[in-house]
Amino acid sequence: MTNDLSSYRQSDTWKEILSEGTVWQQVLEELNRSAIINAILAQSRKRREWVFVGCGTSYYLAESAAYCWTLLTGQPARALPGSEVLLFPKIVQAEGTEIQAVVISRSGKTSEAVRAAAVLSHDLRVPTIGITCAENSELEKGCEMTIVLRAADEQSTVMTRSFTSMLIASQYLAARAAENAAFIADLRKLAEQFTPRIPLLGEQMEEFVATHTFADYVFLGQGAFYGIARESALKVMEMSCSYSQVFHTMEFRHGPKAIVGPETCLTFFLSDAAQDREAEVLAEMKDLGGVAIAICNRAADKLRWASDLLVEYSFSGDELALLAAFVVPCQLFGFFTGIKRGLNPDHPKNLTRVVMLD
Ligand code: F1P
Repeated sequence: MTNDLSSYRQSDTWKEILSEGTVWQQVLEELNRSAIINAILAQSRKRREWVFVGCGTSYYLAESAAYCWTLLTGQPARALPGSEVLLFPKIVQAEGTEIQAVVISRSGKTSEAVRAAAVLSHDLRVPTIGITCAENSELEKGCEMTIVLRAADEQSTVMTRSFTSMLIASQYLAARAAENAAFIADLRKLAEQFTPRIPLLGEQMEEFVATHTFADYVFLGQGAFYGIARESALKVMEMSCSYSQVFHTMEFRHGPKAIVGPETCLTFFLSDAAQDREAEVLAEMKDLGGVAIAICNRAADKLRWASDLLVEYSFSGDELALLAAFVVPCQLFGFFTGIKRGLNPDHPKNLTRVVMLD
């Protein structure tokens, strides 16, 4: 692929981003027919605390999945990078508790993820579920049960549809555990409604990148959107080698805002529930000269006027079902920024598709 904007349509990364809504529909249909979901629900019914584990993008997925698990089921849940389980297994606090572990890995090969599953299952005696996009993986061999999302696997190094699809799968499992059929219907509605929106988002982000140049990037979110902010920052870093930082939105006032200036791009992930407070931070950063992207479900007028770029979904269902869609504009942001900088998102600098340790 040459690096000019006109030929990007040949790239695997572009095709995989473009396929997200369609793949989400396929994944939901497969999950609905899957016997493994029923087996997981039966085996984990008595578990009282959930620990989601992953590396890189899959760790940020674990963060969002843990937040969704608690909001949907009422059970406590937390996220850990695979390395923490390996280096400090006592952090899991498994003795005498009813913990259920979920290890997430697109490849099912990442050494830290596979080894963390072994520590959880064998050393800590914590039942472990796997979520992956790869068939017959080491992860699947090391977990009691594994959800395999074949339709979401990717050729590219950078994770895009695998992230959103495995997030949706974790939300589906939580909704089934909570017997919340309405939420599952909302996931299906989102997948259908979002599919035609992706090309339009691509045009919007391509135009924004073509007309703006930034020195650094900040991503801000609260609650379940914080994991989305973390993943969004990673997309821009991986695909464009840009300097990105992530904070809880209201935390940004407590010092980090010192960096804000005309070359700072701040992306806000605004929730329906706390938009007033989150939009106040956006307005303040605009007053400091920053450029603001707002990604939300419904924009209040003051947010609409203050944003330099607004992505508004106007989704009628549970805003948590919209979570996967919030990351797609930033997958596109990283993609077009990388191309503008003469990079090839299919072959990101310094990265390999899987991190294998000796
Ligand atoms: C995890 C990961 C990716 C990263 C790169 C290297 O992969 O760290 O997040 O973008 O591809 O691997 P996995 O465990 O989900 O396969």
